[in-house]
Amino acid sequence: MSDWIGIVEAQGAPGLKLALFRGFPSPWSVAARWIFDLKRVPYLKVERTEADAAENRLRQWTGQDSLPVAVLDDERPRSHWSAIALLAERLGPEPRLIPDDPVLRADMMGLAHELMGEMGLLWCVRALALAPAIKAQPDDLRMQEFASKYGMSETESAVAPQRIRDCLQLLAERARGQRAAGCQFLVGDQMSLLDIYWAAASVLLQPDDRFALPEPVLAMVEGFSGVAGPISPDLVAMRDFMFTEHFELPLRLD
Ligand SMILES: N[C@@H](CCC(=O)N[C@@H](CS)C(=O)NCC(=O)O)C(=O)O
Repeated sequence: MSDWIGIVEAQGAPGLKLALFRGFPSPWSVAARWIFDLKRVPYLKVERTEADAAENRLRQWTGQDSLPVAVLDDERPRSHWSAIALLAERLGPEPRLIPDDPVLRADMMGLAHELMGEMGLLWCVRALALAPAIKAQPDDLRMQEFASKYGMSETESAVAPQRIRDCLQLLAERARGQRAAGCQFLVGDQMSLLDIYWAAASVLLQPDDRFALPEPVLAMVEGFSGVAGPISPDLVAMRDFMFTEHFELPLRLD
């Protein structure tokens, strides 16, 4: 039996509810799940069912339309990656994933924004990868809805390819320096959110047979990795380390 619940059931349930993108390795959802799992914070897994989508229930429940979202009891919903991470840090202090040191924290959160944030690496890759399909299907309501949530203006599209190269170079240089100093983590000398976000992002950017993605999912993922281009060996080694140490393979999308 499935352990996913829909939004109606989630709204009536106490505790922590985590609404996730089910069936596709969306890095925001994959990372949110890994973060709570690493911290051993229990949650109810929530999917947006067809009926939820038809009734616009995610918006009614959380005031916005994107996934993932974390909702604890009757607290405000957290839908931004950093708000979800801060809630996780509060509920499960160990392992600590946000450095106490303000300089390291600013460094880590800044790089995480370059990776996960609006106009960051994943944002630009996604928009460029989906642009042809969005253009080709002007009557497809789902595609148009996606475009309104995650699309880009013409000016933003024009800078997106350079943004992707810049972000990859920034992360690759960091990875090279850290590994040369004998460290497998992107910031400081301990695992942080950024290592988790990078491992989750790498599923789209550098797919691997070990992830055992189902065929239609893999075809989409290859669209993303094609837009991103080559990933530095240091970055690949760092995500391999994260998978060896912390995350189960094949990837769980369900
Ligand atoms: N609000 C999120 C953005 C997350 C995001 O971009 N989620 C996308 C990844 S493709 C998603 O799951 N979209 C599914 C949907 O919106 O239906 C954040 O700032 O962290």
